[in-house]
Amino acid sequence: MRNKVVAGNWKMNKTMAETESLLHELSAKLPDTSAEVMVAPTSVNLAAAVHMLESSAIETIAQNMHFAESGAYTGEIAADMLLSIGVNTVILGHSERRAYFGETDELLADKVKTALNKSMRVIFCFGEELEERQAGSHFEVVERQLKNALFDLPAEAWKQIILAYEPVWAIGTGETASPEQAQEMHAFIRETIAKAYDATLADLVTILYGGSVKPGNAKDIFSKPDVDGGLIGGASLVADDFIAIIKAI
Ligand code: G2H
Repeated sequence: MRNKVVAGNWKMNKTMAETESLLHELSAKLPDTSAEVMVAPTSVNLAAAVHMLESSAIETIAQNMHFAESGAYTGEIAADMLLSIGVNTVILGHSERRAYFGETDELLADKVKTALNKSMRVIFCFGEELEERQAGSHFEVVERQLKNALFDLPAEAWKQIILAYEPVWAIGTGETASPEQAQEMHAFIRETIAKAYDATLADLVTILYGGSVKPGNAKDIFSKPDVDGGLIGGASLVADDFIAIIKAI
């Protein structure tokens, strides 16, 4: 039985006061759910969020981290810094990091290894761009992204990996992959992992869908057999929307 996860990626949104208010509302309204619920506020507010969620079932996770242990990397955040404030899960490879900050598969492979060596969990994001989907190369692109960043890992390490398929053309655009498109890709991802490792491991990996998930489409997307939850951007910034999405799982 795979873990279900609903994670809110707040991106570069919410001041301290806004973070406090949203977390307060989410904690108060959190429904009973078998899914793991996570939120990723800006790094500035992570420590405060951990503190505020101390007695809540919601886990605070990070949006990014550096591959190095420590050192002269101005503006960056190390795994040990996250761990020292009680953050044990990190999102890596988000398409915005790839597009705006030049993160490559090779760099992400290093970041993933660092996180796993530190016993952290990783939500690893990947997905094709619009031109790649239009050209029919989306399966090939996704396979390459997974292979380059993850397929060197020992089978054991996959216990710490959650995948998030996020087609770039559906991110923040209001356009969502149809439930069928999501299912088709998630099944392909599982097959690809089964080929690289084995079917048992592939069957146990939690694969989230991300890209304009909203209260109105979450149920249909989550109903697909290979979709184990969602990585939610815009809709995670509004408590009632995020709660409705959690209820849809
Ligand atoms: C994809 C997603 C969250 P949104 O980036 O990771 O954002 O739901 O706003 O498309």
